[in-house]
Amino acid sequence: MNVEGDALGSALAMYALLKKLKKRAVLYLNDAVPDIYKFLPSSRMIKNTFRKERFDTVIVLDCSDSSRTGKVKDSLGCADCIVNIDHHISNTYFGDINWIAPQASSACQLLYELCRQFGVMDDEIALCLYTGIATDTGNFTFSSADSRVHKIIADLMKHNIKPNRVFENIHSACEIHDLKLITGLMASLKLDMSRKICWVAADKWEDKGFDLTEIIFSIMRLLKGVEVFMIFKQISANKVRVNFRSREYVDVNKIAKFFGGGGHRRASGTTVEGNLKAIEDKVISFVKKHAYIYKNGYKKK
Ligand SMILES: [Mn+2]
Repeated sequence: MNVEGDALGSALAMYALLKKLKKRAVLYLNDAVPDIYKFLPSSRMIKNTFRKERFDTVIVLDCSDSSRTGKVKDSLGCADCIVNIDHHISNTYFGDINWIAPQASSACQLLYELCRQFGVMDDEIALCLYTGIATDTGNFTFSSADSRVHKIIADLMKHNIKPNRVFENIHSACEIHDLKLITGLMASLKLDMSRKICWVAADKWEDKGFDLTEIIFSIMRLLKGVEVFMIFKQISANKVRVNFRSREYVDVNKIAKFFGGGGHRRASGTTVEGNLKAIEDKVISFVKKHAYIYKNGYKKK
């Protein structure tokens, strides 16, 4: 599983906030910090090895379900209080305190509000929050990038942020074989304009130190008139990861949920057991049938 900018940014900002409030805090992440995020100086503070300890409070960020915290979830049982801060609509409310805001663009947006409440902000926290908000809003191009988001960014920009550097660090990470993989996928792209859906299927997939899935979606989004975008990836012999994106009105969280996953209305995913072709056929026939039942918002098809 790739660590995303929002999970990382919100965790680092929370750690910095707790430190400023003179709390003793440990920051655990189940996975290693991807190379593309090592420009965040405080990412060095993250611990990947988990030692079972007793905590007063465990704070979980940008995580819809406690099982997604990997080996860190072992610590949830030995804390007096679990605080669950998230913006996934599919959140399972696993905390003792749940701050779930599906209308927020990102967990970093919630962390911004929290830092402001405590009157805490500095260059480092601002960089983390900027990174999380930028990545979760597709660089401010998704519908979640509303006026509040832009006001927050305007405020964060007072802290010496270089958007071009952040963008380059995160998005200019492809090697030549990655571009060739993308070209191959695009050559076999499938399109059903009667349902406004398009998709690609990769028969072999290895996670990189950066988010190739998002790059592929950003290319697919260039297609005029398409509403739902899907990527099918054979991630192991018997497991297929399916990612969903929608542009304006289809609720892809509901689609992912039907197949045991979840996420947001405009971005979701699931992992299904089986082989690529069978799952592709199953999901596509479901989406063709149901995508427009699951629309939301104000736009008509
Ligand atoms: Mn997020």
